[in-house]
Parts: sequence; structure tokens; C-alpha cells
Amino acid sequence: MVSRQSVCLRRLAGGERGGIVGFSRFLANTRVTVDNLIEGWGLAAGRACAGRHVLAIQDTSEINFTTTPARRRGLGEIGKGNGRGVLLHAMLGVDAETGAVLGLVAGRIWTRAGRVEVSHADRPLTDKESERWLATAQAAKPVLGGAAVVTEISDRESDIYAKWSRAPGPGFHILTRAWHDRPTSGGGKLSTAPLRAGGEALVELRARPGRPARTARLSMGFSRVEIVRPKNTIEEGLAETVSLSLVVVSEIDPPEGAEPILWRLLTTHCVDDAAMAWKVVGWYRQRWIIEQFFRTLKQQGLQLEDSQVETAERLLKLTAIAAQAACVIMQLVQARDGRSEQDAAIAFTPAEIETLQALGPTLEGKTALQKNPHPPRSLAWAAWIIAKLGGWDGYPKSKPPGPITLRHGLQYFRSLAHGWALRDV
Ligand SMILES: [Mn+2]
Repeated sequence: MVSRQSVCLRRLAGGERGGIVGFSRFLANTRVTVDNLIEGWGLAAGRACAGRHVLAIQDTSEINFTTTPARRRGLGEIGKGNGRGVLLHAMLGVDAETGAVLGLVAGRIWTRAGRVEVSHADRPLTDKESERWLATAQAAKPVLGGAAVVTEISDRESDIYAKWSRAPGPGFHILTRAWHDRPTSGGGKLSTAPLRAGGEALVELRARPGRPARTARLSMGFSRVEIVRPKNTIEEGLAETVSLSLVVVSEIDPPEGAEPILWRLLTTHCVDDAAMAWKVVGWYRQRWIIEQFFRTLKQQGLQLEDSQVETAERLLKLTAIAAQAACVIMQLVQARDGRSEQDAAIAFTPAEIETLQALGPTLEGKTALQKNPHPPRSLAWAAWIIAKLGGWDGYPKSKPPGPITLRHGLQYFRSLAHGWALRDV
């Protein structure tokens, strides 16, 4: 999928009928399960994460497949019941220092069987979809056993008391944006907790639907809080209180009509000074990487939502494979900036690397500015070559190549690599 930039079975199989049948059989094989495909994600990620401080960022995305009443493909409802598709919950490992994508760590892929009739508060966590936040954090622990430190990062939906009580462990931290204005020991609430002033900073906010990019002036405060177990919980064995650091970021003078930034971040990290509090804010902002990952999967790279695969079970497996492919495309996009120091071997076969090596000099210009600046056989070196093949002019001052340029480059490279391999025949 990475090299063909497609999840369409016909294109994946190179248009040869044998290949299409082969890949269909793979998806149909009952010994190939979604669970073991997801387990496979962690194998590479575990190695890449060893010895580092890993941000383990988790989030859920809905993948909408076109259906008609006559052709539901066995898919359940998504969104507010106005579409059909699968849900992908993924945890991405990211290097806390460099922001480099290290791999997919854990997750879950499912389609809904029907509507749930029992009200939310009367069901234990194990019966709720929200259980995925805690279960994925727990699944990450053995995978990331070799990491120096892990910080799990998730958005407001994941502010679940059971997770605060059960997920943290030695070297395994939690950083989640608060949804609830939780009561704290001593009778206060998160919103009224006295804060130590942490200063101000100008921060670039990325564009998102309904919000253009802007520079925001943010003021920050932090403190230590003890959140209290909810009175109405039916979960057993939860700690009465959990001691956490609170970092509050609010916007000064937001532009007219814009919703001012207000983030209440809770973390198990010890926050003793403003420098550490800003670090926590920086880690939380890396959450956008998983949103970028979902965009790559759905639109920019693989166009998963266009897949014609017919049954839900096979679409779940296809999603698991496509997620891994989207992760590699992101690694290439990052490598083009020389941001990661990863080896080309994580994305290319030895024969492909040989082809890259042969192609490289033909794409370089005469001046130093037009030479590949990256160490040979690094992923950054490979991404530079692929981007040039995709039409990028290669000047350091030019706009860096995006996922679509890299996708074109990969398509072209793939056919060249095929020809290069044939020369030996
Ligand atoms: Mn989310």
C-alpha cells in the first residue's frame, strides 16, 4: 500500500488478476484477524521506541464507507447515525524531543452492531466504547516496555476517572485535557484551583475546520490538584483521589468572533516550575500529529474511504493494513525535513534502497544547494529522492514537498524500481 499509494485491490495487485485474487484471499483468510494485524503494528514500534521518551498519542476517527440500503456491506452506523463505516482507534508513538513518528503502538478497529439501549451511567466501563482509552493505554505498556519514559496523550473525550486511577504506572505518565470541571479535595473545583503564574507566550495555532490559523497570545498557570472519585461511579476499586498537576492555558485578547483558547491539562508529570509547565503544553500540542495521521489515511495518501471491498470483516482488516501504511507515509513526510534520524530500511526493501542509490546522483544539481543534504541510506535521504521524483524542485528555500508530491514520487519510483529489478533477469 505504501509503494502503490492505494487501497484499491486492482491497483494494489498491479492489475493482474492473480494478484487481486491473492490479496482478496489474504483479507478473507480467517487466520488473518484484525487483532493480530493490530498486534503486528506494535512489533516495529516497540523497537523504534526503545530508550526514548515516547508520546503515546491516542484518538479515534470514523471512516465513512459509501453504502446504500441494498448494499450495507455489514457496516454499522457512525456519526449521528447518518453514515455507515468503521471506527479506528489508534495510538501513535512519537519522539517527545523531535516529534518524529516512531510507529503505531496499539489500538482497536470495529463497526457498531446496533444501538445501545441501556443509559450510559448504568453500564460498567467494560461495556462502553469509552473503555478503549484505558484498554489501549494498558495494551501499550508491554509494547513500550523498552521506552525510557512514556507519556500517554489524549483529548477531552478521554478524561475518565477510571483511567486516572488505573492507567498511570512507573515510567508511564498520563497527559489529558480535562473535560469535566472535576471537584478537588478540600471542596474546590478545577476551574477555581489557585494557580501559580507561569508567564505568557505567543503560539502559532494551526488551521482547523471553522478556524483559520492564527498567532495566539497565551497566558499559563499551574498548580497541584487532587481530583476526587465521582460519587455515582459503578466501577469498583477506584482510588478515592488521584494527585495530579494542572496546567491551564488561556488566550489573551482573542480576535473578535473567535472562540478564545482555554485548555485545562491534567498530567501525572510533576510540574514544579513554569519551564516544565510549558513543556507539558508543548507535548499536548503534538496531538495534532494523530489528526494528520487520520487525514493521510483518509484523503491525502491512501483514500481508504474509496475502497470497494465488500464485507465489513474485510474492511476492518483492510483498515488495519492501511493504518500501518499511512504511518510509513507520515514517516517519509517527516523525514523530508531531516527531522528523524531513522534508517531508510524501515520503509524500503534492500532492492529499493539499491535503486534509490543508483537514482540519487542523477537527481542532484551541480551546486551545493541542489545536492541531497542527508546521510546516505537514511530515511531523510530516501524522502529527498522520492520528493524530487514527485516533482519537487529540491531547493532548501522552496515549500517542502507534501504528502501528494511524495505519493506521486513513490508511484514513479515504484515503476523505476520494478525496471531496475528486471535488469537482472
Ligand atoms: Mn478525539
